[in-house]
Amino acid sequence: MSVFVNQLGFYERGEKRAILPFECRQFWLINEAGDICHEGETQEFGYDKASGDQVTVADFSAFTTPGKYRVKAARAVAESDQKSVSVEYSPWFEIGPHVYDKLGHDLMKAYYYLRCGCDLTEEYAGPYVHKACHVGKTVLWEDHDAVIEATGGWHDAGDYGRYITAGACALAHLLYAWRMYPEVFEGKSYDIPESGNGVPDVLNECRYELEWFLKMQRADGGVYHKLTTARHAAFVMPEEDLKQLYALPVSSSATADHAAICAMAATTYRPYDAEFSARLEKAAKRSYGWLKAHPEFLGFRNPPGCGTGEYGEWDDGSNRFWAAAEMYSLTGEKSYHDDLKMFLHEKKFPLMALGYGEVGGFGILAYLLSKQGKSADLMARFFQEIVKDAAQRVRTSEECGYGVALAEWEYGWGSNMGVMRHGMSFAIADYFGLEEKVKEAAKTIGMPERFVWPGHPVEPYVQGPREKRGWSMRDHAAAELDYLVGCNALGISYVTGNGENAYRYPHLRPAHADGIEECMPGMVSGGPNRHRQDAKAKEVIPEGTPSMKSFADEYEAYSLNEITIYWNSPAVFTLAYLTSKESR
Ligand code: G3I
Ligand code: 9MR
Ligand code: ZN
Repeated sequence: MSVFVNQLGFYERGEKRAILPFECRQFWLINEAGDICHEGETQEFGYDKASGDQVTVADFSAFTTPGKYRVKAARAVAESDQKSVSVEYSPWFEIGPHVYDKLGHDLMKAYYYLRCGCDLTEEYAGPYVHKACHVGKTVLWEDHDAVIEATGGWHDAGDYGRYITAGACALAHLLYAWRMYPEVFEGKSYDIPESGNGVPDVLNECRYELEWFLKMQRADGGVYHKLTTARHAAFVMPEEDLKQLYALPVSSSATADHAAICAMAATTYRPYDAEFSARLEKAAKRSYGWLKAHPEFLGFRNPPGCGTGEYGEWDDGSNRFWAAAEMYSLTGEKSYHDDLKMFLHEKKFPLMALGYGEVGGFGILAYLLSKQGKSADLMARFFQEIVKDAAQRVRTSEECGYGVALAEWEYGWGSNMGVMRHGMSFAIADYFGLEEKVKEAAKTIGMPERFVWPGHPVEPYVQGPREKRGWSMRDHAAAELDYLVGCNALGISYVTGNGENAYRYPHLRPAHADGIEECMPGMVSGGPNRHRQDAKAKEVIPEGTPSMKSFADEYEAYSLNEITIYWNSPAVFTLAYLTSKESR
């Protein structure tokens, strides 16, 4: 199969494309009965740097009839022999209003499977049951006699650690998805124990993590950076991971993110549970109080003897900015507004970031969506940042034959987070009515800055072919999703259980240890990583493999094929945007 397409399918309106990594003139859409339903001429893109492919585009946007189809194309095998053609097909996909219903469900249900500290029962987990895990006592890394109670939360990823900054990032994506597109989540059940309690399930699921957040705060307001064993567990079920649990030292990045997300959640949950909202508000204020008392950056590095995820940062400017913005949004108090202006002025950090380290974009969202009084200057500055960010991503995607907004050098560890995070970028620009400004800016803006390792030569930037498509923000976001679920150079859907050729073997301990062949659905893989940062990746991917093809569906390859809570969440956000757009 070498015709690549979104394996779930398309809503009736909007861009619909398949990508052919070979030259060919014509293509057809075939239905299940074998009839030709549509035929069209392809367009040549040219050499695509990220995939190393000569790319041809089959655009069937004009075709809108709901149904199940695949793309057929005839590829000339030899130039000299016109009769010798091989017929190539894409996987099956659908056109219709419900093509992403299962994906939307599965992406959120994934969080239930990652719950720590409770039994996963057959009623909700089907075959993927396990007993309550990580319920042994937790002691402070710095004082083994000090015991804290901090069960609960989600496992971060393929490992069983629980990390505050990673959790805050996932929660921010999910809670902002809810805040911006509530109609997409209202009435949706993810078949979790709380379903039907009158609270939207997306909030029920996020509360599971938030309750754990509340437990990770020290009496003085400081927040422990993470809770893990000293080393990553073997590939065993979570309840068999019985090594000593530690709360690792407080960091200012974790404390700031904690203040931010608790403040945000206090507003979000107020209409549903005033008591919970009050607890969140109190916790946020205590975290913020700690930050005020500790204005200097307190970073986190793994202490000797600890080898679990580090999530280290080099400064906390964006974290403090986000915290101040959320506190202002919650309370309307001037002091927080002063603080956020001070951080903007005094600290240097990328503003429109939506990750686990750099979080400035969440601060921007907090400010722009807040009901408190706002400074026109700040609003203008934030809008400008949103436009610049989205325009750069339009620019990047126009240089990719697959239409994805990732430059060839950006396929690193967790590249699929980048893909879906850029979907968020388009969504956010559209939300604030900035589409035309983005399109205009994209005409002249350059490629995003390329990171160069200190001491390494700066490779000259060679522009590849560029297809100026003039797409809407919606179509750009859709193209990001298309890539995630199959329209990529390997023709793989990077979401388990979703798509005819979905990957199956994530670096995810329970998925391997449970002995069940099929992984639980809805898990987003990290995706291609041109740096191949683990032994298995180095073994199975030859040096020099193009970026977009630097992936293998191997459970041991953690730098390619792990899953995390903050790789699912930007997909939830981007899909919520697309779904909300569709219903309007
Ligand atoms: O920031 C630079 C970038 O500018 C440069 O272009 C690129 C080139 O390699 O490197 C970038 O740094 C990368 C960094 O992520 C930021 O993206 C590092 O190479 C890369 O090693 C690092 O990977 C992180 C990985 O932990 C190793 O530290 C992932 O982002 C992060 O998601 C991952 O997180 C782990 C947790 O520690 C433990 N739990 C699982 C989770 C997922 O694998
Ligand atoms: O399984 C771990 C994964 O969750 C992490 O992202 C990764 C990097 O911290 O580490 C993995 O654990 C590996 C460990 O670092 C080295 N020995 C092999 C482990 C995987 O089986
Ligand atoms: Zn657990």
